[in-house]
Amino acid sequence: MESIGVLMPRPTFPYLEEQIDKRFKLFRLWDNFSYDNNAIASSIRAVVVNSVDGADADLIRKFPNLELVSCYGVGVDKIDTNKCAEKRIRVTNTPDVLTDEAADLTIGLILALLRRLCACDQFVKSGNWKRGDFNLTTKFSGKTVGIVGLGRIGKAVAKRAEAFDCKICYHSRTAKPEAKYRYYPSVVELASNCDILVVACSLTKETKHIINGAVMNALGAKGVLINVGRGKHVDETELVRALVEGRLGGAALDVFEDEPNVPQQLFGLQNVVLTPHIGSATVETRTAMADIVIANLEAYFLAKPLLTPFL
Ligand code: 8YV
Repeated sequence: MESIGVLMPRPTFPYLEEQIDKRFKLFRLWDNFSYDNNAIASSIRAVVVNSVDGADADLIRKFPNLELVSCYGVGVDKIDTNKCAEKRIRVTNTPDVLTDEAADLTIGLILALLRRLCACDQFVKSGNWKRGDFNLTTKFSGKTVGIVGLGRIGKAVAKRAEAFDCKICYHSRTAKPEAKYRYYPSVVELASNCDILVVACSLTKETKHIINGAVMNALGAKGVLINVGRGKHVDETELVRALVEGRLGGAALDVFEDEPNVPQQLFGLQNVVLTPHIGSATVETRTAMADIVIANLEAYFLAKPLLTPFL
């Protein structure tokens, strides 16, 4: 397998790079790689991409012998899967291993937002505590959590929120008969009936801007939005407007429409918590994700079944 060309478009996690390098002929796009070198381009049989950059039709077209796109992440919305299907290129991703991490972060964001943990930390560190107590904050336990997308991550969030005695309701394309939670056929209805709206669905044509101005208004000045899905799930311009005008109670966001660019208007708002797309970003989870990427590459080139095929 040492002669099989595998391309990584950008540095991700050194462990992943090392493990690929040990087994395959790794080409690093950031390391003097030129698409114009036909011999090299023809030797590439797999690319390993992350969910944020993905692999568009342009990238795919550059490698005439590409057979596998392996995504180091669960979200494949940035991979042109139609192009892959047309060219019979297999696609793998890393579901399951990051579910706990994304759900843990969701609860962390809810608590950080409602209990204002980041501001509290600053309050103590700046010495302001000596001048008086911190303002009262908002309770999480017992609130109603509405989840958009009751897939793996949505269910893991629900399970955790249940431990906080929260009432759970959800919206997804269709009701899930096995779910014991209340289903709302529209996101506006869900938002009208919950305190905390969590976006945990995958990004598709149908779910782009699923959180629009009407949803924000339905959630209202006492409601908060948590986004651990994709930036494009939320109409960011509308979100900034709703927060600035006080029509929405707050937001905790791990993902943004144009990462790493985040609307500056959000920086000064007290009712906003921002994290830099860290849903899966722990050593443990990123290692597990890397191991799946490697296992899929090995399986593919040994003609064994893929572990986590997307396509
Ligand atoms: C990562 C993700 O940010 O799994 C996903 O869909 O967005 C993340 O886990 C990314 O793919 C790792 O760089």
